[in-house]
Amino acid sequence: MANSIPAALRQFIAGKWEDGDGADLVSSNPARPAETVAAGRQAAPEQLERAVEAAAGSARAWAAAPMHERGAILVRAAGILDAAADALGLELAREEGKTVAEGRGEVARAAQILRYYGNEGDRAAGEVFSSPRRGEQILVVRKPLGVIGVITPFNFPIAIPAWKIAPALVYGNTVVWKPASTVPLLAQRLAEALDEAGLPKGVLNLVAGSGALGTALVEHQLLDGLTFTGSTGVGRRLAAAGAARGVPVQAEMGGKNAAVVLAGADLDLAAEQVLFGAFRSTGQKCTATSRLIVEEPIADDFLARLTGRLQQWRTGDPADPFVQMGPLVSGSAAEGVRRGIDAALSGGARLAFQGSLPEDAGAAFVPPTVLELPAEADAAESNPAWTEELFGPVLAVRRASGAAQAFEWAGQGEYGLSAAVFTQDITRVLGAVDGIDVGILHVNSESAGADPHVPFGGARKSGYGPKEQGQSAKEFFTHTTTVYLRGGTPA
Ligand code: UN1
Repeated sequence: MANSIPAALRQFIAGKWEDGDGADLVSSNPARPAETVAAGRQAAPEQLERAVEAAAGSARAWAAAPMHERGAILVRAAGILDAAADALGLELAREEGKTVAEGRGEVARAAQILRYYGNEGDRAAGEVFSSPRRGEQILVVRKPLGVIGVITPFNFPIAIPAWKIAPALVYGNTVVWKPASTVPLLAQRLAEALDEAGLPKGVLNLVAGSGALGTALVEHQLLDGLTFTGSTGVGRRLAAAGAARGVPVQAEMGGKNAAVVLAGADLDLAAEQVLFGAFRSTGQKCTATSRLIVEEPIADDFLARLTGRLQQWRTGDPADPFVQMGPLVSGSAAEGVRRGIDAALSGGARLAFQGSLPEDAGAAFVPPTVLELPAEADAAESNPAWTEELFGPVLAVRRASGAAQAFEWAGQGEYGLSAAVFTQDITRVLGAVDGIDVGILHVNSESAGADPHVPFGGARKSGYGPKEQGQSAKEFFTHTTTVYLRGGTPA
């Protein structure tokens, strides 16, 4: 991609686009660090203050609008994103580093999410119970929480914001949104689409900048709820800050997701899916496959198929349509992954495969890497490639003696987000459903991926608070009022 003129970054506060008053904010292309994708300035504390006040000031009128009216705006925004998907997909690839095909797919996914929640008015909005008393019914109606703080990560710069902001808005909340500082341009594009679609002023406010803004947001007196996706460390800190103030928090955090490949599985399908799960988006998904557990008798065959496919993958500039894997989001993210690989090797892992990088690859690139862990359980289970979420293109492999051992290993550690099981044996599938404690289980498909109408989130330490999406989103973004409804004495 030729150097194009950097886009101007703005803040969106009380329905107006304005320049930030804080420090410089620069979004650069991780594949070509000298190339500035967008530039402007961060929001200053005073701008965050006005953003929260605008959200609080518009909350009553927005909550009073019919859900169909709120939803119609989301559906219009979906159309705007769909129409711009090619251009936005390319901007996403340049800003975040995933391939242009994945970038375009993510924009289309954001549109799909907006459309799903946009139609929420056509679905059940509450519940009706019968009453033990004559002449009475009991209604359970849903009401918005109020002002929601939305803090989003870099790895899905438009889809994750959409799946938090769309339900927050359709259920009648107003929003102050702080996106990751590495991807401010795609955040701005989503806010622009919602603005153009006719969102009333103050209902969505965008403040871009460093993590300090997020901390100030969660500590704000006018905040009524917080939804976060990102690292486990930050998520726990925000959850504690919310709890201290009695504010509900939904935090979607880390994962250390396993793919289990059992004897008798369709090995070509499994190799394709494990490759997608581990290396698409350069492994930067909370749902990415970072552990591979393969049954011993098929292990050599399976690893040969997997690495054979990986040989065909090209790593390079994600804007190039012939590239399958781009850089990490930044040089410092890549440095962390390289350190993780070194630590894994020092801990006894063996380099089973490492892809090549183009000659001009900058500091943000790490090749796809497959590490085989030592056979001794203690050495394997203390290896950082087994225990830590490296958030990069690194797959740690172990050989299991059978399905029971494989399922046990898949559940090791504190995370429990997703897992994938590859088998044609229904008994093994049912064993996995019972035996692997995760929020999302894929049978014969990769560990990543999520549909908007079903719950998304992890078991154990991967998540905090209600899950996202579908009915779960309604549970987080609303509270209930139980109405005992009786008429007068019939004439
Ligand atoms: C997906 O698997 O397609 O941060 C979505 C993340 C998750 C979203 C994963 N919250 O990677």
